[in-house]
Amino acid sequence: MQTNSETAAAGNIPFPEHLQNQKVRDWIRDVAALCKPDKVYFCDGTDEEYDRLCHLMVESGTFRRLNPEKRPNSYLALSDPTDVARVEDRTFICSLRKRDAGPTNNWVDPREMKGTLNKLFDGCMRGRTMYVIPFSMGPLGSAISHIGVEISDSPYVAVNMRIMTRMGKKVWEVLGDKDFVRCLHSVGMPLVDGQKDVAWPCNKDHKYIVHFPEERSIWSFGSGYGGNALLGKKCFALRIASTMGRDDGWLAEHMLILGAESPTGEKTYLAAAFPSACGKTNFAMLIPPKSMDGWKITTIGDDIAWIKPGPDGRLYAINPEAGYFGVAPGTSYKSNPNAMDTIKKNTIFTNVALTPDGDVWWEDMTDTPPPELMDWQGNRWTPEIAKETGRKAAHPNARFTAPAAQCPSIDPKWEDPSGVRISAFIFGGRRASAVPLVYQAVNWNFGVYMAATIGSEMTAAAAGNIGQVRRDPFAMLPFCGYHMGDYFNHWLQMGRNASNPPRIFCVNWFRKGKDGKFMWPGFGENARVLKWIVERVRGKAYAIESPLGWMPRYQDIDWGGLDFTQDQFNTLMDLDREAWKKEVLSHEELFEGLYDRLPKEFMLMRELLLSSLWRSPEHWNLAAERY
Ligand code: TSX
Ligand code: MN
Repeated sequence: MQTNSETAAAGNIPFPEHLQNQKVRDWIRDVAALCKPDKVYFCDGTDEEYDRLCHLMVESGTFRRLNPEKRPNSYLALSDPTDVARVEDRTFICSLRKRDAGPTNNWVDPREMKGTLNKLFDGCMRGRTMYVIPFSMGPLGSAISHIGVEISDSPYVAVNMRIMTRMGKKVWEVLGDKDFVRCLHSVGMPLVDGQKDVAWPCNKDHKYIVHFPEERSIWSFGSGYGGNALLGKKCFALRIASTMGRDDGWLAEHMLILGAESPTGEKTYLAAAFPSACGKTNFAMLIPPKSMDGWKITTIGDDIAWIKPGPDGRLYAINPEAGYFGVAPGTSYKSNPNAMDTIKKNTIFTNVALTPDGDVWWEDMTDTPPPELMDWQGNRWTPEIAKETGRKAAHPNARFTAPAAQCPSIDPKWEDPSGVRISAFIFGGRRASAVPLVYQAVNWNFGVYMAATIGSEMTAAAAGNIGQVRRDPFAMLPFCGYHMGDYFNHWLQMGRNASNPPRIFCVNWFRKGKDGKFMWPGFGENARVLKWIVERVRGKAYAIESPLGWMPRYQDIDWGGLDFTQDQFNTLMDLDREAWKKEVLSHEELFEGLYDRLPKEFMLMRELLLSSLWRSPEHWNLAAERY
């Protein structure tokens, strides 16, 4: 052991021949010298390697192989119960200047943080293998793609990265001698003096998810879970990429991308941002109701979009990921049949429950739970125990990792290196009151304002009242690698530069009636809203003007096969002026903290919104006779 460790640390590293990039070699040598692993292993991305690493983890107890008759080539991992989600309070943006991180990010001086991290990483991989994981975010060789290298002491990370990114030795060729994003990860639990490993190593005392935006690097210590450890996703594709986009004139967004195909075969691509728990993955894979004859939705991505101006000045998007790291609980054949079919095989499940016959289960996967399970903490679970103790079979943040190519609704262009032309952006939140089903911003700048003020209210609010709204501008609050005020300005600038920029829409699937029930059926029925949006973009659908923007009339929506009355629609679309005055005034709260870098346009738009809300109710009240 000691000999191995010293060998790796001394710089005797088995570089593959096709890795000639000197910057990569130097960095790997430096990291090995710091972390002092037993071994250095270069991932090649082959199936054989994937199987070997999974087998290794079955042997070590990290993985349990699921019943191949039920879930071919699939595994279950149960994490340490303290390592189950992203750790926002341990996430840092260490820009050179504090003001560039902005008030919504944690900041520490990068020199001080490097000092802290160097101490933590010193010897942190003792007794472990250091995996070198080359990956491309986006199709290999696409002009929109970028390359990263993750160094990690977790084989769980290596196999998840294989699904979530284009990972393997081909990346070295594409990289050539260009630059790359340095992603360093350790579970922070060295094995010394013959210490035995555990199924889910992590560090309970020290966790750091640290971004150095100027040098485009990420250091992650102490967690093996999801966004903390799979550094291509939130850390690179959102936080680092958003700063790259700010500097180079493009957008890295927390958005799904979908295609909508009309019965005549016209294809329209849209990107949509929602805060967490709004059903983004469900929306990305939505199946229109049968009565909407001939309309089809196809999936490009469910979480992240990289959007760049094309040669024609219009905006083109790729999904930088190659898989779905989706929340399992709530996913069912009712809520998302395409996701259920995607995860039939070749899938890694984390923190879900295990059935006696070696399959998986989670809350709301089926109407009735199996009579007996092993829960996500390895304990016996029955519906009776759940009723008594409230214990969940699966952790609420349990995940599946599955290849995007397995999704039945995957779009034929999902790997097109040029991306797909985006015609509309959709923003939504979870709003029980005040916010209508759908409205279209009158122009780009108003759309940016609306996106900046979206949020979710999780507590029940009486109709007409605004509950506690948690603002999550562009659904990017936890994922923007720089000052949110600069981010808004960047969006305004993208609109100035784009030719014929996408139209911007807001939606709300979650409005509740006086009875406290959801007023809109949601799920597949959302395709009716999508159809109106697509037809608006193509200049084919009617709309009336409202203080918030353009809104459909009852007769502008396709109601075929759905029993939804004009009265119901009017209530769902109602614009309560008093509630909206409060709403717009409450935007101040969000803007206050960002004030010194907030676009001047925002204050003007806020005033315009308020003044249009002050007009006489007869003139604007949408529930009144108005058509
Ligand atoms: O994902 C959701 N979508 C988007 C689907 C394309 N969910 C689940 C949110 C949690 C992740 C929704 N929940 C949606 C929705 O449009 N709407 C609702 C609210 C709702 C829940 C249940 C019913 C109706 C609306 N109806 C019945 O249960 C019968
Ligand atoms: Mn996300």
